[in-house]
Amino acid sequence: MSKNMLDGGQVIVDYLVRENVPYVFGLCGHGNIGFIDALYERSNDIKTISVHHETVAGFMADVYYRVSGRPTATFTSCGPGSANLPIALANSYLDSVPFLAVSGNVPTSQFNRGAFQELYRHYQADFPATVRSCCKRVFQPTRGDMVPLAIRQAWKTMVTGRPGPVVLDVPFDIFKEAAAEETPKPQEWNAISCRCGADPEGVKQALDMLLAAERPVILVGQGVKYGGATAELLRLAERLRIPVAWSASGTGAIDSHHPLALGLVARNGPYQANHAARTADVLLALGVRFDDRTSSSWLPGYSFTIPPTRLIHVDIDPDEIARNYPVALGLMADVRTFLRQLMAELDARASASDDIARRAKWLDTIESYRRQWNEFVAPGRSNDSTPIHPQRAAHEIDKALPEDAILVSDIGVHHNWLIQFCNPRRPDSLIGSMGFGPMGFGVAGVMGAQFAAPERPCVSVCGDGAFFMHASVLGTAVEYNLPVVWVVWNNFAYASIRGLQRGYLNGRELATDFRHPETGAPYNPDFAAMARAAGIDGVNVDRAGDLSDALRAAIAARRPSLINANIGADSNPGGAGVWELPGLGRSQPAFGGRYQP
Ligand SMILES: Cc1ncc(C[n+]2csc(CCOP(=O)(O)OP(=O)(O)O)c2C)c(N)n1
Ligand SMILES: [Mg+2]
Repeated sequence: MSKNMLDGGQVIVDYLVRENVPYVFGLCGHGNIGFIDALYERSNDIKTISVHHETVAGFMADVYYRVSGRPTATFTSCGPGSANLPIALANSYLDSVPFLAVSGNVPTSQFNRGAFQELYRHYQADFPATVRSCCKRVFQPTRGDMVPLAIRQAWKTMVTGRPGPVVLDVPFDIFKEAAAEETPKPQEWNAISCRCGADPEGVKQALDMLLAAERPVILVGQGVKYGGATAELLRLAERLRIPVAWSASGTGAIDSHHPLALGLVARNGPYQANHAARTADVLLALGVRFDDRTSSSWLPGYSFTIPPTRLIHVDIDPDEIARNYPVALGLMADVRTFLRQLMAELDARASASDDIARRAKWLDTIESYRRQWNEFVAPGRSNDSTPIHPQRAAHEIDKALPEDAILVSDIGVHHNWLIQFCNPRRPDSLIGSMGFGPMGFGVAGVMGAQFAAPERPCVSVCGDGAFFMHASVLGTAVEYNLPVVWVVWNNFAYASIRGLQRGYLNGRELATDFRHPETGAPYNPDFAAMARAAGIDGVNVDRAGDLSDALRAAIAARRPSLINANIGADSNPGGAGVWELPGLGRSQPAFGGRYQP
């Protein structure tokens, strides 16, 4: 190699530094030591975080972005090391979160020979086929001089349009092969704005429809949060006096304490949100994709009734518009730009205030829905039972969190309780995975949150099942001195799935709880003792009244800690929507019924 040449690994790392990537998260293997060597040289410019499971690295990179808005990268070895990553890639892909996954592969000179850890039976070095359905794009440079093109294109693909993770799969020798004298300059390749506005005629039409509406509702998804449109959303909602409901991924796009905040539209969403959304005459949907849990399995009359509700659907990705519901008006646009266009159009109209004044009746009606719902759920808030009632647990956790706290939920019944009963104020107050829903997302993701926001309290509420699956995080928190708090929602079961066996399969329970073989009593390891064995504070909480104090103390300590909370498993959070498991049946709303226009 000539003296001035950078090798493939150096080009990738230099590019990451030029993109101001602060961290790479990953795990070593023989397949990526060339890349780690390039990271070693630049350790003053970019920090390498070594974890104990590759999936953890992916979840950390994911949540790092959700908190900071900045993509980072992961590094994994060839073969099994990278095969631990697709679950995290799929999670980010379905939730439109970008990160760059640098995976190692076998040397090009050994392609198709069945070298150690090569996936070769269908095609040489075939990790790209493994991840094809889990990410936006895979790049696989097979010569050193292909690396500069691959890295700049990979980054651009990741951040433009609808963002998502991208894989850069690099054969072993390419990390050390001469690549280029200079790394591509990001500003020459990535100065691309995707803040495209909507068709101006469509903007006028949207405003006409909203002003003429008697019962309008705005529905927001995470496109509003990650698109940086929360300020515009608030302004528009207040100016037009339109109530705002959210999908689970849109949680926090508007302060949930705001008088116009309706709550979660979902199978387990409150009455005022579902009932307002399903009786709306015009629904403005922003950056939301109408998945089955938001839409009560698309059964009309529970979460939505489209038509007759006239849907205005705005999204940066036209693939999501009219995927599940017919549109009165579909607009491909960046949500923030669209909201600005809509406000400019509103400014230009003199007579709009009369239309807006008519809203009072609709808002009063919604208040009556809200009162009915609050009365219905009131008993759970003060329930004092042991094990702790799940609604009370959600309430105690919510109460203990300071306003700037970041709560990262895992997947399971605890998540359903949290999204219904926590009251986030900020876009990143309550983070969850809604597309792929992999267990471990919150267990690991909370550490990504802590790297992104070192001064803010970062708390993971996770199931006992998921925590045990990814308990290696205890070591990582110690090694990097991360003052995260895990609240293990310990119900001695894969309770969300056991709930389905109880609800849909006449209680034929198998493989969904944890029991001691001799006594038959509920069994789990002593998680608090596990934490202490790892050098982390660990406490047990059995009584509802102690949970918020324990959480406050853990946050105040600014050390990693774990609270093992004994929480009841026998109830699910009811809502005004439903969920269908085709072939097995559908749930019934806990409150209200089906709306038939
Ligand atoms: C990796 C992975 N495996 C399996 C599932 C299916 N699944 C969804 S929730 C759940 C139970 C989770 O149990 P736990 O972590 O204890 O949470 P709980 O439902 O009890 O609150 C399972 C097995 C999943 N989402 N992800
Ligand atoms: Mg559980």
